[in-house]
Amino acid sequence: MALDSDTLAQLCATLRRFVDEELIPAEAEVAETEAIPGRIVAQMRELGLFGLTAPEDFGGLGLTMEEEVNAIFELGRAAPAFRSMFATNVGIGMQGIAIDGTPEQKAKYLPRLASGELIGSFALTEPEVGSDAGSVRTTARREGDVYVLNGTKRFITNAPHAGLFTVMARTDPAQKGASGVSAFAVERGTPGLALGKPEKKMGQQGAHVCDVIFEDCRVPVSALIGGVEGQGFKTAMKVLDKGRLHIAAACVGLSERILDDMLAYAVGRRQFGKTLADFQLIQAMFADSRADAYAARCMVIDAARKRDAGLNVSVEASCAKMFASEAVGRIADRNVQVHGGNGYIREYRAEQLYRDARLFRIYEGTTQIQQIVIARALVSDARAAAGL
Ligand code: COS
Repeated sequence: MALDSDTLAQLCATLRRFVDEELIPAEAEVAETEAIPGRIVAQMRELGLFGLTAPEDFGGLGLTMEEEVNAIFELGRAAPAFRSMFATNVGIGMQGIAIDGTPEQKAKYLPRLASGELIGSFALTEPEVGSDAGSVRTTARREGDVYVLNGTKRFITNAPHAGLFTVMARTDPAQKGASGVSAFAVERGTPGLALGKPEKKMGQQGAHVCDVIFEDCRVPVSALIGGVEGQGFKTAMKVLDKGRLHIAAACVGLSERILDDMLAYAVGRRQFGKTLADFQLIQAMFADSRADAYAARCMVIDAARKRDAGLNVSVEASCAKMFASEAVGRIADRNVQVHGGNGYIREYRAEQLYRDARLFRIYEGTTQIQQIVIARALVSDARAAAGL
C-alpha cells in the first residue's frame, strides 16, 4: 500500500514514541537478561511490526520499500536486538514465501507471520558455507511425495523462537553450484528438525541465533517454495536484495541515535573549563558522523524508491548496505572516543552500541560480498559497453 504522507508521518511518529518511551529505557534490562520482555513483544504485535511488509491481503500493512525504510529509520534507533525480534518476519524469514511462494504457501503462512503468531527464520548459512552461499551442502532428497532433508544450518537468527524456517537445500547433487539449490518452508516440530544451543555473541544480547539441524527430516513436496526445484538460490538472493536495504535502514537509524547520544554527552561533560562540545577536534567527529549518516540515509531512500519503481537494485542495495554498515561502525567508534573512559564502561550505552553495530558489517552479506556484487556488475557493464 502506498500510504499518504500524513499517514506515513503518523506511523513514524508512533514508532519514534515507542522507541523513546519503551525500547530505549529497556535496553539495559535486555542486555543484562538477554531476553526481550513479553510486554514489549506484545506491544510490537499490537503495533503491527511483524507484518509491516506482509501484503495487506494476508493481514499485513503491505508497506512499500520506501515506507519500510522510513519505519526502520525510526525503529533502528533502539538497540538492534529489538529489531531482530520482528525483523525476520518483516524480511528474510517471510520474504521467500511472499516473493516466490505458491498461492497455497502464502495463504497458509503469511497471515500468521504478519500477526507475529508465527516467527519466521531464514536458513541459508552452514558451518562450511558462509559467503559462498551457492555451495549449500544441506541436501533435500526426493522420495515419492516427500523430500528428506539432511544437514546443519548455522547462525540462524530467531531460530530458537521460530515456527517456520525458509531452508535452502540441494535437491540436485549432480549440480554443485547455485542452480542445484531449492528453498523449502519447514515447520518447527517436523520430526528430524532439531535446534542447537543459542550462541554467546559479541553484542546484540536479546537477539538469539543457533544451529538448525536436519536429520532425515521429511517434509511434504508441498513445502518446496514456489513448487519448482533449482530456484532456491535465486529466491535467497531476491530476499537478500530487499533485506540488505532493510539492514542499511537499520544502520541509518542507529547512526542517528548514536550521534544524538554523542552530542548529549558532549554538551554536558566539561573538561579544561569548557564542554566537550566546544572543542573543535570533538566537533569534527560530530560533523563526520552527520555527513556519514546523511549520506547513508540518502542512499537508502534512493535505492528504496528505485526498487518500488520496479528496477533491479542489487547494486544499489549492496552500495547502501556496505556504506551504511561501515558508517554506523565509524560513528559507534567515535561515540566511544567522545565518551573517553566512560565509553568503555558498561553503564554507558556507548560500548554496547559499539559491539551491537559490529554485526551489521557481517550479516546479510559482508562488506566484501557487497563489494563483489557491485564490482561484478560494473565490470560486466563495462565489458558489454566495450562489446566484449
Ligand atoms: N536476484 C536474482 N537472481 C540472482 C541475484 C539476485 N540478486 N543474484 C544472483 N542471481 C542469480 C544469477 O543471475 C545466477 O543465475 P543464472 O545461473 O540463471 O545465471 C544465479 O543466481 C547464480 O548467481 P552467481 O553466479 O552470481 O552466484 P555466486 O555463487 O557467484 O554467488 C554471491 C554470488 C557471492 C553474491 C552470493 O553467493 C552471496 O550473496 N553471498 C553472500 C550470502 C550472504 O549474504 N549470506 C549472509 C547470510 S544470509 S542472512
